[in-house]
Amino acid sequence: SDTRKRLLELFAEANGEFLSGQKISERLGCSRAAVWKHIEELRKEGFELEAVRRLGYRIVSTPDKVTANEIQLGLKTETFGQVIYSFEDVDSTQRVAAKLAHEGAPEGTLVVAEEQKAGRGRLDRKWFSPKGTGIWMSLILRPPIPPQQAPQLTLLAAVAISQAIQEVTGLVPDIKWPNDILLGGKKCVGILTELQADPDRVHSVIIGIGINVNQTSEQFPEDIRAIATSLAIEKGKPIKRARLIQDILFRLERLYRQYLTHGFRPIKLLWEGYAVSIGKPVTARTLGGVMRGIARGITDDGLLILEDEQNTIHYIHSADIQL
Ligand code: BTX
Repeated sequence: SDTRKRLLELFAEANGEFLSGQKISERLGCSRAAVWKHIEELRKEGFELEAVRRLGYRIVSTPDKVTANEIQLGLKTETFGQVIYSFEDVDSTQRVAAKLAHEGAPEGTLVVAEEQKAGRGRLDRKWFSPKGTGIWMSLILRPPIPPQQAPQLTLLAAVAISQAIQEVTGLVPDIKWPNDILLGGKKCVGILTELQADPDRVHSVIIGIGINVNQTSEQFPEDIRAIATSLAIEKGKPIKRARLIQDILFRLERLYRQYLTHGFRPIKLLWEGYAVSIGKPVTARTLGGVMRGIARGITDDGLLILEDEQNTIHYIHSADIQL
């Protein structure tokens, strides 16, 4: 609720210090009894709150949950994640977000779930999204761009996520065009960009982000164990998912604004800083067939530039890349 959100904001401002019940009730404009009820609800969600007579309440620890409360406590964005729909489980956050977008949800609306029963990758592939250990979320954007530029947003998201992973874990990820983020050569993040558009105008872009955060390697199904990893495996300790989501939203919003004012160029430079495949021989599997060559970079539209053995340059919209 709105009161809860404001209560969490107050705690965020207090920065771990005590807030008196009196002050809280004044600031929220509700009774002391109502304050107490809200505190009890937070406790049920896994927040650890200390209550001391005459001093009031303070937050000792926050749970590793991806509820709206958890994400919004300390969130430093203006629009991204200011509206959040969080679920214990859904089929796919992409489907929920697409429906909300269709119904007019504002830019920055976030859908997030503890678990996806039918998480999707590209080309109807499955995305393994087990309960409580990963980040499975979809962000609604409404960029004033033509549809053919939408793939740029996948690259923009990859940069924001890589920066956030670096900030929160200290690990430096690699980006593999177009949508994989790797640690130690293994995939820890997948990004799926879907749009609702007319030929000349985008209605909405849904950025789907899947991050393996706290899985152990035994927790991956056998068929992806060799190619997948989690942040906790690489870091050697668990990571608070809500904290990472906050950092991703913050960086996404900042890069997105930069993109809308200055175009794709600055994003492209950042992207190239993380890219692994550039200058190297790669195999590209497209719907039209398999192509081998050297990855020469990306275009200003975000297409992959591939130079084959005959030195012919190909521009690739969509493919799976093997290094
Ligand atoms: P992709 O098509 O590039 O990758 C899918 C492939 O990755 C699968 O075929 C499998 O081999 C492998 N894979 C599946 N699950 C995992 C995993 N957890 N970790 C590593 N590798 C895996 C990538 O598609 C885009 C994924 C987007 C997922 C987000 S989650 C929130 C949103 N909702 C939703 O349904 N999808 C997006």
